[in-house]
Amino acid sequence: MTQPMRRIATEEAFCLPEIAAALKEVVRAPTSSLDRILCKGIYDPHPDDGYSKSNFLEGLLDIEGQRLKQMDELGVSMHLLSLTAPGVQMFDADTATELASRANDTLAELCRKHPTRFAGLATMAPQSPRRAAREMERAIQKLGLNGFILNSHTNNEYLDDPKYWPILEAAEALDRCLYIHPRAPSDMLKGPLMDYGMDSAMWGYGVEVGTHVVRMMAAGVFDRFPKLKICIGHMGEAVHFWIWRITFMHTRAQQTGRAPPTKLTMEDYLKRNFVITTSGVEDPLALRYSIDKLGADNVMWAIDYPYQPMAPAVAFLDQAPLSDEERHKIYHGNAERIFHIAAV
Ligand code: 1WB
Ligand code: MN
Repeated sequence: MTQPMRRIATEEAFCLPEIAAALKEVVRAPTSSLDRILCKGIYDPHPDDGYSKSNFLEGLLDIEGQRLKQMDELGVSMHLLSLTAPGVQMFDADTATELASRANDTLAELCRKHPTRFAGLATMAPQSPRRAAREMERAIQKLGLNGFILNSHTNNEYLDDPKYWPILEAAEALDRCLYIHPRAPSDMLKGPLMDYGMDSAMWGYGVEVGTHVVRMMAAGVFDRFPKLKICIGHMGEAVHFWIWRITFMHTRAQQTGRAPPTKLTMEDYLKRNFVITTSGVEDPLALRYSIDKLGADNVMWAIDYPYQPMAPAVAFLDQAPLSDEERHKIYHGNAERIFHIAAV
């Protein structure tokens, strides 16, 4: 008898009531952050706006109820859980540090209780980089979590800034992948993204994370941390679709002195230091290109629950025209290796 496919979904969001309450407070206070639009919709919705009907908050807070039931019904073996965007990155440093550690404790408890159904990416507060690095150590060594998640910029700053390098150093030293999930674009990028729903998943998210990782590569971050593994979701946030031009023009920018020298090309960094997930993109052509460009070992399946419904994400990868070997790698083998999830 053939075994059922193990399906590990690798970018599955949750929230805690106390973090939802803190986000509600943040969006009621004055802030220039573009995240306010979406966070207000989810955490402080007005009864007649669209978000009150979306049930995202319910889906984020429910872990062992409807979520698990749906996973059972659809044959989703495991959710690799992560605290939803913008994580703790809109709070002051002390609040963020405290809430990150509480989120990690809760996540570890859920993973211990359901070891074959949930794994978890630890969160941290980049506002306080050295405390973040200590929390990262605790999350792996004491809590047994599987990797890390960070939601792009912090106070409009990016990880090429050396002040954040304790976080990169810790991820590399602990040999755990750092997932860079989007949040709404920084204040410098936000202007033309404020209308038409362009702030978040439609466009802003990809622009934000794409900008972030190109900055990191061009700054030479991966010469300093050659073993660092970064995961980007949403089918690689399109970076690998542009990589030929990014590489060509980066070399030119180096020749004209606009970019510092690097040991490798941008395409080399992308292939050596990055993996991607399919979260929120159910397009077989984009999947085919991703596998051919990055290799079947570097692409993982993700749903993006609760922002994306589970059933079509399962149907997408069940039906995508892949070889058996590719399907196994993308559904579970790569996640087991990259996120240190025990094989069954
Ligand atoms: C949405 C998508 C909202 C994502 C999110 O809030 C996140 C949305 C944090 O579709 O509105 C996501 O991760 O793709
Ligand atoms: Mn997502």
